[in-house]
Amino acid sequence: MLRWNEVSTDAQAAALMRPAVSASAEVEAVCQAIMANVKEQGDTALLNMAKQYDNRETPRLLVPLSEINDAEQQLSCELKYAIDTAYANVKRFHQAQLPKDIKLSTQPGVLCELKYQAIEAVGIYVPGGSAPLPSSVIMQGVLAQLSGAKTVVLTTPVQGDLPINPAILYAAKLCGIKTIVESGGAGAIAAMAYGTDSVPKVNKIFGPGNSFVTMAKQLVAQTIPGMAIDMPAGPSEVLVIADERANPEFIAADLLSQAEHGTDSQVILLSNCALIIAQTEQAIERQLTALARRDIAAQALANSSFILVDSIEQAFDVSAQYGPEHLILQLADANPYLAKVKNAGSVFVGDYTPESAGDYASGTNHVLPTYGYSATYSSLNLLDFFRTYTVQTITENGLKNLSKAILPLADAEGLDAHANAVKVRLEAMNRGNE
Ligand code: HSO
Ligand code: ZN
Repeated sequence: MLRWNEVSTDAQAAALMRPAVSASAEVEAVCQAIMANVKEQGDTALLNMAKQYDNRETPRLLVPLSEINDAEQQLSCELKYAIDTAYANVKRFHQAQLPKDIKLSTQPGVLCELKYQAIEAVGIYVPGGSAPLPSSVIMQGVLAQLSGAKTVVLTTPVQGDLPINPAILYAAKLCGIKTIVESGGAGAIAAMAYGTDSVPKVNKIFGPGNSFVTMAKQLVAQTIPGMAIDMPAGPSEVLVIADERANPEFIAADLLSQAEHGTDSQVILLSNCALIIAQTEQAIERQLTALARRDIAAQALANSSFILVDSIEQAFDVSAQYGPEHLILQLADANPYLAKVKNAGSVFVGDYTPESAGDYASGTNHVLPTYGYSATYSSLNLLDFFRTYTVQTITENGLKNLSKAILPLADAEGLDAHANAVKVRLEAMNRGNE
């Protein structure tokens, strides 16, 4: 336990330091080679990589539609209900985010419009790794579906010669996704960026992934004109602010639920009560032993901090300094503090709001900025699947009036041709009036 007020600012910064993201020069070189290979050899490269990296003896790329449609038969009633409920809640919350065009006159005869247009082709990456994540299909697929994107491609790695997870297929089916590609890593990102015989080329790539996926996304966004990605992704993290009456079992469970994601996950507890921190540490010890992924969680806990603050107000300042992906408030009454929340990806309010609710089913999105990017990036939302553009329509009289703003500015900038584009029209109007 670290007493915030009793240590130097360097020690405070060290307590909030994130685990280093893996060596990027090496990762970049591997990604460049993979991308060049996919660009040259398309599907053949993807099939070879599935053998090499995913241990597939007889790899295939596209999942047949019949398999997508039939997947639900393999799910238990409970899992199907869970996916249906998560889908419905996420859809309800994101449907409310559908944007409305704006159309207004800034001055008489000058009409300006802001229009929203769905990005035509989007790619969704669903990590394979140690846990298949049907929830990540929902969190991205629902938004693609609501946006009305014409092309939606989902790529995910499949390990060995096991069939692709039916929960992923069923979640994709609910989201109306018909193109599912059994391919992962930087190769899958390159395939969606360049297009291959089997994989349609997309305009924007979404989804979390390991350091290779993240690097490949950054590289394609830099090198292919017009290509976009959702947000920089780093290891996931949670910060809990708890007061003296919080339940240490709840706090421990929340910290562990994030710690089990990966050895590089980070969890932080801030409390104004030393006893709560001590009891939480004991509860973690106890709960950890029962977890299947206890080794992963234990390593993540090594990157983590338990901090005693002077007051709950101070906890909010420390949280703002850290900028957590998830912020959990286990406070008697969090409401007065909500206005103090700064730089958090998603906030969980009250003792009965665990992070798992947002990870799976409450309706909010679990794709969130990490690594301090929550100071500037937003949680994934429907607008990420749209682009806006503007339209202006000006009448003769409108231009006459507006010329008083345009001409002196063009003159001040020394751009005669800009001024001329207005003057020739004013002259034409004058001639017409003679
Ligand atoms: N907590 C993860 C999302 C997730 N959790 C998916 C379970 N499945 C994002 O940081
Ligand atoms: Zn999670």
